[in-house]
Amino acid sequence: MDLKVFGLLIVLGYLGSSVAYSFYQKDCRVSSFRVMPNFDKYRYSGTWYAVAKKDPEGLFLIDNIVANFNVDETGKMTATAQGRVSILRFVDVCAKMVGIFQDTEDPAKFTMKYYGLASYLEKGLDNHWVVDTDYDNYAIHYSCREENEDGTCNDSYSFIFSRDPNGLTPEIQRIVRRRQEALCLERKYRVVVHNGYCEQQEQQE
Ligand code: DAO
Repeated sequence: MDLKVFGLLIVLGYLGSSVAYSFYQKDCRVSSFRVMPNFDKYRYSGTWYAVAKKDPEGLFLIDNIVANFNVDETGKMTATAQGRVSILRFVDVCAKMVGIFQDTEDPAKFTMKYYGLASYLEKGLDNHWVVDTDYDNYAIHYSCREENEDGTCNDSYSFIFSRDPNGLTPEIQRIVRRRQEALCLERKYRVVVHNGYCEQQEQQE
């Protein structure tokens, strides 16, 4: 065989295998994750019920998680959230949390300062990325707290939000599953129950 043809075959083989590799190999680096294009925080505002959650290390919000997002006249986004948390492993309370968001260059990526209305609740600074939403039915949130050296995430959490506390339609669940896979978090989520825990606590106060 002609040496040039042989060389060409080797190059084509190499290109073919790297295209196939990049096609089949999922990219789990946080920097490669796509977020919502042209995200509109005004349409995102309002009440969202967490219907599923991928927990971070040291789980905090357990269930009955409801978040209310608001954008003020200066464009600043804030949120209040509540959910059942376990304090010292044996006392449950309904935690009331506040999140204050800082815009970044990407309209779907925020940094979020958060704290609890009670001093014993968690506080911190996390990323808050909106991976996907149709604004009226579902939203997929993602936060990576710590990256590995290879750029994959070592400690992440993610909420699947629904406008309807009763959950998402089968069609939207399929969209959500695809996004969870793209975040390399397939089968990592648990269902978030809404059983009126926080409302009962308020009545007792
Ligand atoms: O629940 O395990 C966890 C971590 C979540 C901590 C962040 C709570 C702050 C809530 C404010 C806005 C909500 C999305």
